[in-house]
Amino acid sequence: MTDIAILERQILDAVTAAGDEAALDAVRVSALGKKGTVSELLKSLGAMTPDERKANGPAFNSLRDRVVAAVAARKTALEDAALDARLVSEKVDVTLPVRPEPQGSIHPVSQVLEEVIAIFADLGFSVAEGPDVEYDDYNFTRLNIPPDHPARQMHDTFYVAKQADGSRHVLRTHTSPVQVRTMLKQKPPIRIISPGRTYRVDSDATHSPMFHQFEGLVIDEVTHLGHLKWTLEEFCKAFFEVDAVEMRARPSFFPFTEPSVEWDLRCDRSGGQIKFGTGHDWLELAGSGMVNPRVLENCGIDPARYQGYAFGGGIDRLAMLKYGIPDIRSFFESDLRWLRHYGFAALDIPTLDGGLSR
Ligand code: FA5
Repeated sequence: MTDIAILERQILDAVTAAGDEAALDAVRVSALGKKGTVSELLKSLGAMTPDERKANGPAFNSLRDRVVAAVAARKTALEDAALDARLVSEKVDVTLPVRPEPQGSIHPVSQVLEEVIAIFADLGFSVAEGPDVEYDDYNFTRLNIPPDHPARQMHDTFYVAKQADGSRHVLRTHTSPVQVRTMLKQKPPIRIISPGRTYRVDSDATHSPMFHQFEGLVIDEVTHLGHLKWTLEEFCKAFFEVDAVEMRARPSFFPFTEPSVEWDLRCDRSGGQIKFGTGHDWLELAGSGMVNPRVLENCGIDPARYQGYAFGGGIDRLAMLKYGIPDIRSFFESDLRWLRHYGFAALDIPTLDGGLSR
C-alpha cells in the first residue's frame, strides 16, 4: 500500500468512527485544516519539480476531493440520525387531553340555546339572526305596532339616541324583528328559528333587563294552527325529554299574530320538583299565533297566497325550568361557583341522537 493509500484509509476510518458532529469536525480539521495532513501534502507540491508535481498533483487533489466528500456524507448521516433521535424523544401523543381535566363549562343559557337549535334543526328549521340594536320600524311598526299604538307599552323599551336623519333605534325587545328581516329578503316557503338576546326595562327574580328569546316562523300556502300545535308539542317532548306532553291553548293578543294563542304545559309541581306531561299544574310556555296578514303585507309577502304561524318563548325561563334554577339574575352575575354547579361539560354538544342534556 502506498503512503497516500494508507493515509486515506486512516482518514476515512476516522470519518466513519466520528460519532457526532464535533468529532467529525476534529477529523476534518486534522486532514483538511491549515495544518492538516492532506493540506500539508498539497502544500508540498510547491517545493517539487515540475515532473514530480505532474506525477503527484492529481493523486493529492483527488485524495482531498474524496476526503471532502466523505466528511460531507458523514455530516449528513449524523444530522439525519440526530433529527430521528429528536423526533423520537419529542414525540407528542395528540390524542391525549391537553389538561388532565377540561377547564371551564358551558353556561346554562348557551346549553339551552344549543338544545333549542338542535331540536328545531331536526324539524327542518334553519337559524336566522338579526342585530341587537334594531330599527324601531322592524321591532314595532312592520309588526303592526305603529307609533303611539298602546301595544308598545307592553314592551318596556330601551331607546337608543336619535340618528342624524331623525330615525330611532331600539335595543330589540323581542326576536320578532328577525321575522321581518327574513321575510324582506326571502320568499316563502320559510321555516326559521331565531334565538338571541333581547332587552326590556325589567328586573326581578323572573325578569332580566337582558334576556334571551327564540322565535319561530313558518310561512307557506297551507300552514294552520294544527301545524303550530304539533310543532310546539314535538319541541316540548324533545326539550323536556319526556314521551308525551299535554298542552293547553289560551286566547291571547299580539299585534303581529291573528288569532293569537298562548300555550301552557301540563306539569306536576308536587314534591318540590317539576315533572312534565303529568300532574294538575300548568306552566306558561310560549306566545304564538297565525301571522297577521298585515305583517305579511308590510314585509312584501302576498297575504292572499301565503299564510303562516309564529311563536316565541324565553330561553332563560326554559333553562330555569329544566335545570331548576330559581332566580334569573344569577345567570348574569358571573359567579364561578354558580357556573361550576349549573354549567355543562364543554365537550358535550347537545344532539337529539347523543342526548340533549347528559
Ligand atoms: C313576545 O315577546 C312575542 N314576540 C312572542 C311571540 C312571537 C308571540 C311570535 C307570537 C308570535 P312576550 O312579551 O310574552 O312575547 O315574551 C315572550 C317570552 O319572553 C315570555 O314568555 C318570557 O319567557 C320571556 N320574557 C319576557 N320578558 C322577559 C324578561 N324581562 N326576562 C326574562 N324573560 C322574559
